[in-house]
Amino acid sequence: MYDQGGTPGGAITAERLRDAILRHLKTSQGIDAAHATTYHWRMALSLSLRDLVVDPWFASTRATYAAKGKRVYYLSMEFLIGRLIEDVAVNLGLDDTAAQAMKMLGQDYGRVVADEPDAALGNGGLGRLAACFMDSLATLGIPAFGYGIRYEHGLFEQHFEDGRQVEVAETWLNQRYAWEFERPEVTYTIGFGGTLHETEAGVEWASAETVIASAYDTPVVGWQAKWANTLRLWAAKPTKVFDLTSFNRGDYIGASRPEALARTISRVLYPDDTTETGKELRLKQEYFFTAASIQDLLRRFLSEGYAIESLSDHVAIQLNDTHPAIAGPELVRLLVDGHGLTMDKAISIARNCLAYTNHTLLPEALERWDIGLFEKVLPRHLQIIEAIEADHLAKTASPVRIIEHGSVKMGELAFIMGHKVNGVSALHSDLVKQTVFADLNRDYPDRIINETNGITPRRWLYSCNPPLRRLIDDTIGTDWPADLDKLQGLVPFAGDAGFQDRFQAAKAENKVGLANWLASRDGVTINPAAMFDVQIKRIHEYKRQLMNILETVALWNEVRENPSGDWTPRVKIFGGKAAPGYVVAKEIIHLINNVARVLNADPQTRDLLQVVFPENYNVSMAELLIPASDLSEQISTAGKEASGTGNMKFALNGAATIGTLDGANVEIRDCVGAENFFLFGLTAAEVVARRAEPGFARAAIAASPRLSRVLDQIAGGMFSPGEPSRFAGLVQRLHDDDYFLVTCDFDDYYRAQREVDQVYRDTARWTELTVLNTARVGWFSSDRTIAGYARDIWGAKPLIGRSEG
Ligand code: 26V
Repeated sequence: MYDQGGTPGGAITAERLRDAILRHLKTSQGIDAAHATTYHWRMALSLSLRDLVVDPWFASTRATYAAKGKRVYYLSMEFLIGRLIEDVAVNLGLDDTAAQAMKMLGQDYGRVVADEPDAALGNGGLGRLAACFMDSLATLGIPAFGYGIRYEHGLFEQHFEDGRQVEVAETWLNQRYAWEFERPEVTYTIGFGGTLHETEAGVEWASAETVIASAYDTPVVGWQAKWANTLRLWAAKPTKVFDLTSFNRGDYIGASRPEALARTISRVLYPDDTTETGKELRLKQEYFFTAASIQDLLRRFLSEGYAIESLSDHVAIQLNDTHPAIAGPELVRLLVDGHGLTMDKAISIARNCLAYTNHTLLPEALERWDIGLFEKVLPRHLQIIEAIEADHLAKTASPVRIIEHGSVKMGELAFIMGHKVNGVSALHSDLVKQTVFADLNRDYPDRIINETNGITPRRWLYSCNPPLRRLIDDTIGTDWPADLDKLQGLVPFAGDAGFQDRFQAAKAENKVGLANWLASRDGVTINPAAMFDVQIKRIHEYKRQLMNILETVALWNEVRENPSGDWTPRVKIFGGKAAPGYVVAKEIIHLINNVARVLNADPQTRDLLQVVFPENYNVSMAELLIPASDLSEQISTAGKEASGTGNMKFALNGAATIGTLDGANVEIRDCVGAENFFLFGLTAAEVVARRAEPGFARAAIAASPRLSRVLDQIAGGMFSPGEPSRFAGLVQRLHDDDYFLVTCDFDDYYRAQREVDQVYRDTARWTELTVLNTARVGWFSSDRTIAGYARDIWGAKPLIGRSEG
């Protein structure tokens, strides 16, 4: 397929790449090498790499048209991409070449790579999953488009002021984005509001407001550049840029009003990953990108001359959560109002194209729109949803409605309009069947399936962990990045003393790297010889960072009582952002920072127990932290974390997990072996039962002197001496309303942590355990996940054979 024989990297020498960089410096940047800054070098390198993606990209597009098969459309409000230089260089087989070329130019490759701002177009797990999926779709050679929004501002930057989170707008597009191609010719008009008119031909929707969706394409190249797909992000632009009449009247602000209105739609990512529904702008964002995407894929389909009835033979649309669930009604609308199909036929065609992934069971995260708001913004879609509901009620004996209690329920809509609905781990998919969609599961018994999440091993091992990558290459060869089950070949080495030494050395090198980074960025000194115990993820009550910091204080108490005891030195590392409006999550951040201040100042204990919370956790920070971690904290209340994907990244990079039986932890433990996983806590069923016991939290606190003491210390102001009552409310809540059962799991968590201490001190046993984690989690490659979606949901075929690779 690619005519240079193998990867483009094969034909590209460091000298050629260097020349390309110099050419881009001159002709794309207009800057003399003598005056070029890191930014210029970074842009020139990125553009040179992007040039090399174009041929495989074109070839993939041609192959897709020739095959006349199915394309996959992955609709997602979020793509949490991070940086791309290394990603692209690695997939082109040019990672060493790029470093060499920069060296020839007298530039530090690491500094240039680090200059790239993270593309943070997502909140957390759901958005990062979409980015991993794009990598795997390209690696497997499945023809696919990712569709999303080109937010002008990604997820906010987090700063700490006196230990409190402060949010600052993120500005990645202040600089040109090197990877994208602007497509000013690819535009669609998107309407909102207005009125409906019954005509002979059907219903006509005259919208009150319109904006233009304008495409920006980023090529996504897969492993060894055998295939490349497109990530198409939509920017909102005004239909009418400027009202010259107003301007000439002297009304300068009024003149640019249409522009301001349109641009707000793609201005900023909603920084909330659970609540915050009911905002008109959010609904408009959802419809904006979904409608543009559906129009775009229909145009492509029709341009190939197919009959509309065959749509689902050529189109598979995956809804990443309910955010694009309006795709169902929008597609039906275009088929009925645009192509004259009957409602019945249109619903059935749309359903055959659509599938929906559920990512959360938290009731507050299930999208519902007030019917008045919905009708105001999308009047025609409300009618169509009524028709979809009627169709559903006519064909089943279902008690489930889409419109109920004055709101439009997007989960029910997505379920009814999808031919498949999937959860993201085995446990989660079971709970989807038993809880949120129990009734619909009875109505449509084969619809809910499981597709356990995965992660791309190219970013999350190959690029972020060079020391371990080299060791693996030396031990089992270099095929594993596209066939991660090959890591099983490491199992026989788990107890091998020589291999263990090298495995430990790789971990040690990463730990020193992290310590140096923390020292230079934050002026914080940590001891690389200590155990690095890491919890990085969004701050949420259900994820229980609070339990982690309570355990930290309990341990501190014990160390202080016996400072010369046989302790295992630890550095507790936290990272994560709280939604700006999530008051409790912000209190937890404040508490962690306040505890850190006191503990790190204690000369008796600080070499044994330290707490650090680097601000502004993001994808790039994860790439530094994960390879340097010894212990992975996956301690959510059982039944609440749909899957988790950080848990997979840690295990792959040779960290042990301390965790509950929640999400994909269950399957990770099955893979690595119960003896290689530090389990604690109530099961999902036990959680439900315990919560029903009156006074369960007070009982748990009363039964635990260790916990009681910690809570008294915090409530008494030990960590907030200037404001002793600062955390009294937080502690009170644990007594009265401990919905996430921090108090109930605390003692068992403490016990499991001491077991971790013990095993860690037996270096041979610890190393064996962590090697077996790396060796046995190959199944969690997102290549396996995507192969599952392709087989079970999309009926899409890879257009490249992996075997030749
Ligand atoms: C909801 C909302 C509500 C409105 C405001 C913006 C917004 C943004 C995102 C969400 C949904 C969040 C759901 C989510 O991220 N779930 C996570 O999905 C991961 C990938 O499947 C999974 O590993 C995590 O366990 C799950 O929490």
